[in-house]
Amino acid sequence: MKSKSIDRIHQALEGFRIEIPSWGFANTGTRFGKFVQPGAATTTEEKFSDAGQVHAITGICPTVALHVLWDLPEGLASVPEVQGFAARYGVRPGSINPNLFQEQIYKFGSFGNPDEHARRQAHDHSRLSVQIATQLASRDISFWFADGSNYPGTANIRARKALFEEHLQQLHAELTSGQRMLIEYKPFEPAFYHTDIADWGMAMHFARAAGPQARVLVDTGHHYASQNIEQIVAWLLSENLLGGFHFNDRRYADDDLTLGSIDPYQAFRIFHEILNYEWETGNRADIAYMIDQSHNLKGKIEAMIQTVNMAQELFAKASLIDNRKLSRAQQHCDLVTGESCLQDAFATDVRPAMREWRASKGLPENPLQAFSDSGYLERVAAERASRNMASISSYA
Ligand code: PSV
Ligand code: MN
Repeated sequence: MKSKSIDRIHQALEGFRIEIPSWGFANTGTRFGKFVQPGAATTTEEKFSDAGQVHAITGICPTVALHVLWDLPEGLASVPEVQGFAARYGVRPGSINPNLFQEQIYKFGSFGNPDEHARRQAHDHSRLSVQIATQLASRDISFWFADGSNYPGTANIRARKALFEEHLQQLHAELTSGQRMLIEYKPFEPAFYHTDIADWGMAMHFARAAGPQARVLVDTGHHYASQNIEQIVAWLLSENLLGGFHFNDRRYADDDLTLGSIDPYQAFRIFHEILNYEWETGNRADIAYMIDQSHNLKGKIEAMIQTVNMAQELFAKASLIDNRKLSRAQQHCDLVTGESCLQDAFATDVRPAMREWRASKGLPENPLQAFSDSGYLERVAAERASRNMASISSYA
């Protein structure tokens, strides 16, 4: 590989950081059951410990996304404890995710619920999440709403839209000047007829309605099969409304599989849109790269390292695209040259340059091997096994 390409890869890697989700380390499953892993994290502290391992080995995951009810069950009173975990394990709190979907009161929704009490609770919890974010010096508060309905005729879609506009506007007023409100969309699940924020257009509308610090969050698993996600990314970039990603891969629906396990070219094309925007405009879009995965069968820490590694690799490949040549080809409708610009970069083996970059940072060249050699998993599995085995539950 030419030294110019190696430099480009190293430069791309210097600027690439990705946030890992606390919930990716805990035992999760499907509604049909959980296959409990003895080494899974059972407490917030253990999630921080696992996240710290991923960061120590990869060097590019300095923050961990937190879910308020799962990780800060005592609200503001949990903050000092979380700060202690951050200091002990060497990873900072990242985005703060309010939880507006698991309590009984949200059976018919949160902000879209016709019941004022439910809306009030959702609002209070969201305000609390903003306060937690402020105390933890977290910039992004990341909202995902499970709101929707299961049968035609059971919900007033327009009334619910108006309720969302009202609540998001009020919440936006609570943000401090540096904070951002990220609005995530999802086409279905848990609602199966209509979802209040079902796609990027709806999320973009709500972000605009909420205020200037609101942006859209793209979870790559939240699209119908064959939807063109990079086009959505390109549009959000050009509207300055792309706030962040939840990366994962999918084959069917929101499968939460490790990134690139099914379609690495998809994530590569997304990274290309972002880097091409930067090349063309000279502006680096302010995007929070985050992972949102839960691993039912794979080892949780290994799966996280795999995804981090894959994200890095695909970002590095996308950085090799010759944007000048591509632009010329597009201008002249030279289809084969244009397409080849992407294909050639995608086909390049960037792994030797990645290993070199890691070595230059004192990081293990092969993060998965380093994790396996560390003995960490065996150690925590021995410590946590009995707690995990006691948490086996059944669906019905
Ligand atoms: C919903 O499917 C989602 O993507 C949201 O981001 C939640 O916060 C997360 O998954 C919970 O696993
Ligand atoms: Mn998500």
